[in-house]
Amino acid sequence: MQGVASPTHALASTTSDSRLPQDSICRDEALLLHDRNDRWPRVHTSQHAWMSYFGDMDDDGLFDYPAGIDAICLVAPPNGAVPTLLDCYFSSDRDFHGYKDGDIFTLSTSGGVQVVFGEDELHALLQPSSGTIDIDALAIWSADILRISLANNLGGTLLGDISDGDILEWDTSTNGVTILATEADVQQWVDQAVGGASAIGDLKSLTMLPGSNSMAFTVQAPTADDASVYSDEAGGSIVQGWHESDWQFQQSTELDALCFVPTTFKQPVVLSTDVAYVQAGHGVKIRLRHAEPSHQLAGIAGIGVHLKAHWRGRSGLAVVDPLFGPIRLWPAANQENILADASGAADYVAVMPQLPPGIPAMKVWFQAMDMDGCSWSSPIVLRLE
Ligand SMILES: [Ca+2]
Ligand SMILES: [Ca+2]
Ligand SMILES: [Ca+2]
Ligand SMILES: [Ca+2]
Repeated sequence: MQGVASPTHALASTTSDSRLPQDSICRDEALLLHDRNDRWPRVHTSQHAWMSYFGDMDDDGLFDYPAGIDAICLVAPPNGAVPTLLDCYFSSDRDFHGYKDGDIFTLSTSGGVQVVFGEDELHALLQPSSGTIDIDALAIWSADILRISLANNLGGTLLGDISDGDILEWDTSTNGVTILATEADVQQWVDQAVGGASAIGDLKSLTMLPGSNSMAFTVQAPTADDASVYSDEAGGSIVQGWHESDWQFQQSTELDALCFVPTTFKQPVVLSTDVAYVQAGHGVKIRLRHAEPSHQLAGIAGIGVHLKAHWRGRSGLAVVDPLFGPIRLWPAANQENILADASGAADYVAVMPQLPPGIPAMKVWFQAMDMDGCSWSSPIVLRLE
């Protein structure tokens, strides 16, 4: 690194399901947060959290989540606000519910997703004669200019053949696309970083090094370094503190999405349950983890969803819509306080209400707050039957 402090916080996603020291499941659609001041990287957005954000997109009674996440970037929020997931762009591994793996989408504040830039737009700009478009790496250069990489080689585009290891620059204001760096350039940076390497295979994630004009990225191979973060600084280097071993994966995997984020983007408490359906009037155990040890936790449950960035910050979003009632606070008035244990975990048994007459099922969103740290957890949603 030359004169730029090494970044401390990143959001990432893995290519395959893996495990972290504090997360027995880290799925390929999960987002994990690596805060180098924390002892472990942790799951930040679980499958459960995605289901809460998406809801039941196709009304089949099952909550939905993205078909893998293979690209993420953070757009600066307006007016210098603390960034949240609402300021992130994503791409998925595969098509899902009418959305394409080459689409760039954001979370919709009313549930589901919104396409910001569609695969069809990029297809029209490139007009490939062979290969299908799947964006697998995404970074923001400036407000209108995206840097992307594709998951597959394309033949005969208006720019000629495009390789999955190339980095493209897409000016969305003028609809100009250029090849910014070729796979051979990326290969050279990796060769220099690790002293000669086998073929990198594919460029799988891309982000900008904060405070510099340099790019940071991950590649498919070599296996010992496919979760290491490289940069094009000084002709190619591994970013200090971001070697594969720093992620502490308990099961070998690659990083297929990476985005350095500001230090204000912090780890939320994460909620989970073992069940997807709950019977009205019955109790359900909610697990809370990644809290600060011995902090007091409390929460809100409601039947409406509205995503809103919240001044209480961290990367927390307010998810339960307080204007769409009824809402309940937890723990209930006659229950004990919920305190996180030494590992930052706690359990809470939520007793579900009865369904109103004539209503066969209802969705209930749960969200906790760290009362001492004043930060929203990631949410879960359950179907009450
Ligand atoms: Ca992934
Ligand atoms: Ca569904
Ligand atoms: Ca994709
Ligand atoms: Ca690629």
